Amino acid sequence: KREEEAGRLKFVCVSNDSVDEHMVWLIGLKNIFARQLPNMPREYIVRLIMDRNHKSVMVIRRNQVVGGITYRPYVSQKFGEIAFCAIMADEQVKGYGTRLMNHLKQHARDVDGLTHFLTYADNNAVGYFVKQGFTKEIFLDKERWHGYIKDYDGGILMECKIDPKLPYT
Ligand code: BCO
Repeated sequence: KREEEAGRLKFVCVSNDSVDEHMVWLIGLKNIFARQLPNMPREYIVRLIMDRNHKSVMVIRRNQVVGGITYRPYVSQKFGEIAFCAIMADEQVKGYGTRLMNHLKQHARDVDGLTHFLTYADNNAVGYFVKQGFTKEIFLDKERWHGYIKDYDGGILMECKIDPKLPYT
């Protein structure tokens, strides 16, 4: 508790489980996505964040959401699809996006058993994803992901392999 009061960061992974505190965080994250991803319809953001097949890894400071990543783990296929990723405007480029991605990788590997991530990156976010180890080349066998993730125009499909051993956090 004292750590958070001092402005320390907390990383959590939650989904829509009706726990009050989790719902408040998910709504905070929804508001960040709505502002930072203006091309995404608000109803679509709400639908995926609240969908029980999706999880959200969030960075929290003083009980306020600073940013997060919403993803869908396809456990049988051992990959996850990142749906949304954003940090609040005045907290960007401070390294939070990188730390968030590292927590996501660790959780996806150790809890969900995933080996890869796929995402349709916005053009202007490709640089961020490249720094997080994503490539525009897709190495994953197509039969592992085809038909699972939806086609989405305007984005660039990118892949990241999660290291099986590396301590990410
Ligand atoms: O490590 P370095 O210092 O060399 O580089 C930093 C940043 O300079 C760089 N970076 C950040 N945003 C970039 C970018 N490079 C190119 N283009 C960009 N747009 O990446 C390294 C890590 O920086 P960071 O850890 O401080 O990142 P930050 O700002 O905390 O979080 C990155 C974003 C992309 C999450 C954040 O800037 C943001 O919320 N941007 C607006 C929303 C957005 O574009 N989200 C991604 C859309 S794509 C999506 O959501 C998936 C599918 C729909």
